[in-house]
Amino acid sequence: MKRILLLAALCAAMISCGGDRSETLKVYNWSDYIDESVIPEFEQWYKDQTGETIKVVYQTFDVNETMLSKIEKGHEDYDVVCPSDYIIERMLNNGLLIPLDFASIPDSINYISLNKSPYISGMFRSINPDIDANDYSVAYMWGTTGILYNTSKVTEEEASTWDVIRNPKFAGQVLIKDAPRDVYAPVLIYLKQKELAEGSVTLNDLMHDSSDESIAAVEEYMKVVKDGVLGWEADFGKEQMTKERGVVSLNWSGDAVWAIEEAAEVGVSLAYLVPEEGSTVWFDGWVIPKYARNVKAATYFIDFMCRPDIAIRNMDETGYVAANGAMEVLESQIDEEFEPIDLSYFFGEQASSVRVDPVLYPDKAVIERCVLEHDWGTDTDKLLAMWSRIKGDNASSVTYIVIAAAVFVIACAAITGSARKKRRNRRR
Ligand code: N2P
Repeated sequence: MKRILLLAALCAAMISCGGDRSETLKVYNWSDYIDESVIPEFEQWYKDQTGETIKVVYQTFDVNETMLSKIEKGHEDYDVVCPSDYIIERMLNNGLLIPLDFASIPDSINYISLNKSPYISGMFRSINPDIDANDYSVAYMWGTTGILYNTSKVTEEEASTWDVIRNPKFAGQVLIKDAPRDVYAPVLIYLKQKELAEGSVTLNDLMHDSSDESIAAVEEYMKVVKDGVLGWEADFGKEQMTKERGVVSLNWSGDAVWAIEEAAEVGVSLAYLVPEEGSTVWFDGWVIPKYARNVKAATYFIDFMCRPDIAIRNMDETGYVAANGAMEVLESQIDEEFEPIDLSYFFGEQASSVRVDPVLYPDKAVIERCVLEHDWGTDTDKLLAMWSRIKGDNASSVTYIVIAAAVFVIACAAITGSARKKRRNRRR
């Protein structure tokens, strides 16, 4: 009897700390970043391929640093997550990732190596000279950071500089991504235009620049921008732009594609460009953290996401661009309404003149003025502190008055309510 009790206790303990996880796959992805109908399809496909049952537990995040801190500090047992490039770099540097074992997937359904773009593989290799990030991660989506703008309120010329976010003409109608690194980078590029033109610094140098001086310069600049900010947004900015609440949005190309298409349906004209001073190119990739509990299903999940038809559905749903070099993916995006652009860097020579949306796939000339962000290690804390200083005192005096008024009304209601109750009690 004692033995049975002991066994039961052991099972309960196993279940409470995760237990047998072979039938559960925990996926942690950006919000609005997948066609959710592919998840049950994956569960069925996994069953067909392996004969095993899997249930996906799908959770989302909005900010890279939040996701990372959960894994770094909380040791959360997500099986597969989707950080951005500089976070993958940090996870690699800190030994947080498990190498991917694609040899474990039968050749007939191995979509990963077949569909890898040479451009993306090269970017991965540049992440860390000592460890090939291609062995630890598979890119999911990619794009640029730029300016999404309302063409009836903002001219192309005005939008062609990052300084448009500080243009007093648009005060109160500017939306900024709540993504400290993705805002810091373009602002620093803007502030260092002279040095860039002279050649005393390169775009890549700036992506490693976490000096107190540069952080202070960006902070000072952003404190001016803040006065005209309508919102710091993780995902609601694109919708605000379609409703014309905002007219300028520092945003990612994928959100821009989504917003441009939705806005067109309601007669609002939006456009997106990468400012002349230069910008960042980014990608988010699937990785398996070392605290994962179901590496097999995670590996199959990553593979499934690389299947061209699945990649196309995820693109169509989100507006983002799959980091998938399959010709099938390119063909799905060809549209005669666009001018031909050079995408040979991404798809190879056969794509040197293709008619696709240049917001989705930046032309070679745009890509040449974009750069990849890099991990700052422990200096990241300085950036996060700066970001909360900027946003922390974001509440305007109007906000404080509204909060104070609300507190006053609630307090009055509580006092009146309790006085009434006392009177009623006395009457009784
Ligand atoms: C989509 C998030 C995209 C992340 N909601 C871009 N790095």
